[in-house]
Amino acid sequence: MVRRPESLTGRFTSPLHDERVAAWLGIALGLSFGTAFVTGLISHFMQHPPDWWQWPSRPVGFYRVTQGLHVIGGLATVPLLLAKLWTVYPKLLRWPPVRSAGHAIERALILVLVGASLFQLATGLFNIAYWYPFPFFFPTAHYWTAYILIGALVIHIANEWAKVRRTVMTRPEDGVGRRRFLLTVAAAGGAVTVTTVGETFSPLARLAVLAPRRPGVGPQALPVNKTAQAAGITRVAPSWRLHVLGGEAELSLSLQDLHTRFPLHSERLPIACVEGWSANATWEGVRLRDILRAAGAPEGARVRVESMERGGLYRTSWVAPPHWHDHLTLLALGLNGSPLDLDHGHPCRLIAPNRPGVQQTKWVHRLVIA
Ligand SMILES: Nc1nc2c(c(=O)[nH]1)N[C@H]1C(S)=C(S)[C@@H](COP(=O)(O)O)O[C@H]1N2
Ligand SMILES: [Mo]
Repeated sequence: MVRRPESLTGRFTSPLHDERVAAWLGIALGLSFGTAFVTGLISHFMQHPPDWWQWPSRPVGFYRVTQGLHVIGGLATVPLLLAKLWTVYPKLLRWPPVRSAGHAIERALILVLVGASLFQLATGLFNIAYWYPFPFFFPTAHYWTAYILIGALVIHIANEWAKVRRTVMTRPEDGVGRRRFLLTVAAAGGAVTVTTVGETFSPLARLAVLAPRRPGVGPQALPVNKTAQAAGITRVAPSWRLHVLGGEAELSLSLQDLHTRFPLHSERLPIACVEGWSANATWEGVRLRDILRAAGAPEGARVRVESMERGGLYRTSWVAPPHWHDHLTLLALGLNGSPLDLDHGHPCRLIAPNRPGVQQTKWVHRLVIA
């Protein structure tokens, strides 16, 4: 017979509503929310770097890995959190609800922790499913709630540390039921991982049945995030020119000029979307640094890449010196052996190493040196 802690006896007779299960799930959740916080901050500050900071352009796949961890890890956390809530909910229903001022604060903290955790996982999930049922701007809400969540989590860990330590260090009298429950939860997390991780880890692409995008699936064997049609781009006029402004010389380059006046290079680089999917591709194009140097850009300049797209949040992006000096950074004209598809940004698009997908601007028509 399993002896349950006094606080959890009563109507809730399953031995799984106990401190040992709660402790192990808590450790796993602490690790996964901690990872999500760090990788989330990386993603945020790559998209919004402070003035005094420039991200390096290497390692090439750094963002691909951190964002994959963020999204796949976040998805795998869903069963963990549900199991934890199920394990501890009898505690939430205990009577009287508040025993002292200290207890009231502790309960308020738990409420914030549970609310923020559910909010982060739900909004993250909706976002990668391209479903926006909420009235707020996802990145802002998800970003600020992360601080609330991590703050509440740190206090919670400090409160529970001694108890959790004691619990996991002692041997249970009968651990079979608990172990089976924890293994089931781990298996659920594993199942979520296996059915989604292929969206970024291409050897498992075929198993990624729950992922909205899969490597290899799309025009020119690459997924598309926003189609040309969705961006309001139906055709590119023959009079299209790439304008390079703000340097010593203004350039106006036709597609023909780009092909003939600069050396063409072929590089293998990933698109790594903020929403978690990523895929490697072979890009052919002109080095951004060759164009900028031809326009007389100062070596320390930043460059704004502008799309022909009229509206949209991602019609422009900034390129800092570490990225445009890198020989891997291209204005791509071709992809996987053929000219760039309109959906992938024809007539030319930016592709750079270690850069969030939202900043790999498509349908480029202007470079502004600042
Ligand atoms: N002009 C413009 N460029 C854009 C976008 C956009 O909405 N508008 N979406 C970005 C996003 S979110 C991603 S992940 C990549 C995807 O590139 P692909 O559609 O060629 O795979 O393009 C980026 N470039
Ligand atoms: Mo993206």
